[in-house]
Amino acid sequence: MATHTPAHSSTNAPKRYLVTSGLPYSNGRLHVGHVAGAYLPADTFVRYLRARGEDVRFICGSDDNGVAIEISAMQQGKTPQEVSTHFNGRQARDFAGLSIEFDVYGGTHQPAFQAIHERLSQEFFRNIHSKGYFSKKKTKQLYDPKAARFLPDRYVEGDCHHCGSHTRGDQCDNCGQIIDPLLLKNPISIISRSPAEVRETTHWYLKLNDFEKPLKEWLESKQGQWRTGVLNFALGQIKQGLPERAMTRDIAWGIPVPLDDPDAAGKVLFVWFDAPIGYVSFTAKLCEDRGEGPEAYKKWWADPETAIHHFIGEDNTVFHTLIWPAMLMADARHQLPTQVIANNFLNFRLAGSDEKVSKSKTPEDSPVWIEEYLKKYEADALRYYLTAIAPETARTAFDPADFVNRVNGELVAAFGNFVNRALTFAQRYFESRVPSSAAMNDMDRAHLAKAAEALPKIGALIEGCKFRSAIEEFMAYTRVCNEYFGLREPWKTRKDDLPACAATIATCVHTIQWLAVMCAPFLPTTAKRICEQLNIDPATALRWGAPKLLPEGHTLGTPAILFTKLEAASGEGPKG
Ligand code: B3M
Ligand code: ZN
Repeated sequence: MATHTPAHSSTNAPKRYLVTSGLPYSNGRLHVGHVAGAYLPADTFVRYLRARGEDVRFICGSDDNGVAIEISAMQQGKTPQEVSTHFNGRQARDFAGLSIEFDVYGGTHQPAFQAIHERLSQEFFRNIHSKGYFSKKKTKQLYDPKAARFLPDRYVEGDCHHCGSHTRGDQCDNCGQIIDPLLLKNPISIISRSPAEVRETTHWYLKLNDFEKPLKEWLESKQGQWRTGVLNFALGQIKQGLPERAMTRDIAWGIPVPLDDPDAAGKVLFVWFDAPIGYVSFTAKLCEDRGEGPEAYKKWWADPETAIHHFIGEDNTVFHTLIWPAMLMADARHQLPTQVIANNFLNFRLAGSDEKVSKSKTPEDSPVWIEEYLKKYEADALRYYLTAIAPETARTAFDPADFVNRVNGELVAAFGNFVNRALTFAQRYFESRVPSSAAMNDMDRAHLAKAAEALPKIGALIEGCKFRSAIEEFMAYTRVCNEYFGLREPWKTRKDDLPACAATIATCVHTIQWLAVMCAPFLPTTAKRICEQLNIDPATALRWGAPKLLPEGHTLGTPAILFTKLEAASGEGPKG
């Protein structure tokens, strides 16, 4: 058995849980890497907590501000608002299609959220400013005189100051090194295509070095609770020293810098300043929408009895373990996160090599794009596969052939097969009723006892955010179920020992009740379908814990195949 660390020890169990998933930029389609990183594990965690009867809010929405959205809009000849609203809707549909169910799906610049988000973000900024944690500094930056605006790194091109080849202004595609835009040779603006010039500008920098000590102490207090990779990374950054970071930008799309200072005119907050505040503002909007009043969100953010869990992708670690906590410390009105769960990247294996999923390189109709996937396959199959290969401690890859193999070999052949064999047997030979368990023997009892052992193990693994081990434990139990069925040979006892046959099938039905409970956080649709086939109410039957075993004579529903067997070729790359 893998060791595990519960989110909280039983002595200081939190009163409620606030769970967030990183806010996706609203300028593109979602792919399996996004889902495996910040969304599916969070949804599984939330479903588990809800099944246990905990008070939970699950918060997400789109990250709409900043340069990335502005550039996409410019490229498409649209406004940033149009682009972000368009993708906010598409991404929300992707999540719904995968049964990833947030309590609120907001957006930092979506009409219904913009006002509250702007107000809270500006409040944070002003408060941190009034406490003296910003330093105002003049710097040099590239400027486009024709477009009359400063140019963020990604708005410039020029010749690399490391290798000389033509490159974007943030990172060189040829030599891979970070570009200092001020050192670029022959810089041009991608807005007007005219030469860029150097001008002075003013920005507000968060004094991260003021927080090195408290951040270090706080992170060290998480030793043994957080994933070691995440902690080591954050502590390593502190060791190197945390440089001040500009929290304002010279772009038009975003939240105005709320200072009475002529130097602040025309500037907006850095997108990474306002994005994590989105977690707070979306919670506030949710509370308001539920009629709980404008202050109710503080119960979720300022009460130490709330546990706050942030699920993110690996590239967001710096912001969630250092910068956001430093902002929270500076602002001093809210709780620090209880847990930051970062997952590594999930690549895409195509023709034997692992690639990052990318707009330009990955085929448009590949099932790694969630919209494409949902046209062909069932949500639970992807939920299963992405949990089974979850990049929890290292990068992994979505391999279309492996996807088909694991769905067929595990979901279809082990889990689905057992449930279907047993329920079909009950339908055929016991008039679709739960047979008598009067003749249960030690083997039957031992088999049921194994379910009672597996469930808390799975629960503890989920609490410790070890989703991959949790689903392995579940799958191992489904294999034991198949073995049990094979050893008890009900097709034989049906002819020569009917009471034993009845007890076997009753045991199987009871086992299937346990399986439904165990799989529900991972495979919610499947769990509901099992409830239908057992003719029981999912609202009560799927509570985490020992199910109330169905009595003899209970009428079952109609058995049906749980998982579709996949064609070996159908998961292949471009034109499979
Ligand atoms: N939008 C980065 C990303 O999508 C960013 C996350 C914000 S979480 C507050 O990778
Ligand atoms: Zn270069």
